Amino acid sequence: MDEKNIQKSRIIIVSNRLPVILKLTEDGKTEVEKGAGGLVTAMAPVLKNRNGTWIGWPGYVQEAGVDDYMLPAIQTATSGYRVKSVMLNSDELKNYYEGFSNSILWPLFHGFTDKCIFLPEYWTSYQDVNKKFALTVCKNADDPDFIWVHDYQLILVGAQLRKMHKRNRMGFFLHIPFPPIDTFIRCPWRFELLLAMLEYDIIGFHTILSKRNFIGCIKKIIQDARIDAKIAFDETVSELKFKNRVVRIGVFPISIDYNEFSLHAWDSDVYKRSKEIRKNAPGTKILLGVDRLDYTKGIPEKLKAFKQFLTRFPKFHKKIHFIQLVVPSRREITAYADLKLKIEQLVGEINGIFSTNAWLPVQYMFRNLGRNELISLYRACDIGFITPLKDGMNLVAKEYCACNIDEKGVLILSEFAGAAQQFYQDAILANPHDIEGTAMAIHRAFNMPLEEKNQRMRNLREKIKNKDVFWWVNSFLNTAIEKNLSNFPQVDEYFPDEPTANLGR
Ligand code: ADQ
Repeated sequence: MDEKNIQKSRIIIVSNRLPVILKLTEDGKTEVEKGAGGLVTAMAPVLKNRNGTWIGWPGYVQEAGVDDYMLPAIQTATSGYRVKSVMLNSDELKNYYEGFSNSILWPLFHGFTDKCIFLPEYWTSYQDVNKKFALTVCKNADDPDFIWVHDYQLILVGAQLRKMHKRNRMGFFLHIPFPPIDTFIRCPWRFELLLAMLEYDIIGFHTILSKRNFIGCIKKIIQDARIDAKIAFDETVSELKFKNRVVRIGVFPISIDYNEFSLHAWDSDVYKRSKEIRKNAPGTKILLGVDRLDYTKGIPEKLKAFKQFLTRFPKFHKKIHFIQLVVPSRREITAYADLKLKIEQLVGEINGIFSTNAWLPVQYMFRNLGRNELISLYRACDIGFITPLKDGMNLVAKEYCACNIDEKGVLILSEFAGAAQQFYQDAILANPHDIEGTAMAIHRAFNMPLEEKNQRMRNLREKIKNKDVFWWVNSFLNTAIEKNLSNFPQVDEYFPDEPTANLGR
């Protein structure tokens, strides 16, 4: 770790959203609260120590006529570091955000090519808005500052900054998976996107698979265009030589603030609330799913697997209660509204077939929950049921384990979540497309002996504790700044090729 270098330069974080939550009060006013996610928790001390700046969209459209007090209120909510807002209008929101970001890159990178809408106007707006972000960065960055751009909405920011002659060290972290070549190649702007990524000095992914997919695309798409791209170095942090520049490509699995979650789970209020939740489901084991409303999260498939479990094993009727919490998200996009209906229909179908006067098989909640309530749920449940069809990492899986302080819970985890590459030995892995197999995973979790549950949960918690979100920030920044990569430990052993050693059957 090169602490001296890290301390020297200022840091600029660029993300689509600023780390604030806007809330509508009862009298119709908007209030600003500090964001609570892992990224904010991890970045806040780094930004404070290094006189940093966070640049992003504050979450409301320019023409909404929101009171003037909003921008100062945002700065107050994020005290300790500077924030700079990039304002978007409703056209930009439609074409850049809902369009290129969420109707092209999000489905494409998760392998849902049938959901991609490749409209040229989306691409134009994406370029314009990325340029807009870059201009704000340009105005606020001095030469030695390290610029760290986050996620798929802002891939072009680095390239735009280079066009503005910024020579700062720049990093990019992709929070979603990077797809294989046969998927990525469908994108009409594949070449431009890849070239733009190569303008960063360091690119981070959650998993080895994403990194390999990216390198595979570079080899095929960039080399075909006769640009010298060469793979050097080890598997976890590779160096790619391109136009006399070196681009570092690394694997940095994001995590959570383990201590925060695990300490919160010890809270007496959380304990009381988790007892109440258990009391509402007497004599049953609780299966818990927590997902944002998104077709990548595999919620209908999960409900079908639960239905199959109840159909196959009538002896478990009245002995299991499935709580599925869904967080509202992106409802203005048709695919999401359709998904909500599908989920509600399946919940109704399962409860219609199996419920009795005394037993409701599925409890479905569609809302945001406060931190206390979410942690109480994590603490109360016996089995964490997290089976996305594709997920960059999945932080819910990590939060569930961190809150499982009595170490009696079981984690059922999709093979297709990035987290599976870390947890394949101790979670019960499931293929969410295999409804029968996933039903058997529930059966296995339900019947797992206490000693085995203890051992597995202890191992899972240990891994999360050792590589928490602070580890993630430090390893990305250190790799970005380190001159000689041979100083770095080899971490390949944590990311084996095939996380299938322990399937759910
Ligand atoms: P997401 O797709 O949003 O993130 P995830 O990593 O699971 O997925 O994070 C969801 C967050 O929302 C968790 O922190 C969770 O606590 C919170 N949450 C869920 N349900 C909630 C509820 N009902 N009320 C309140 N909060 C709730 C993207 C990628 C992931 C990647 C992360 C971070 O898609 O793969 O892990 O970024 O890189």
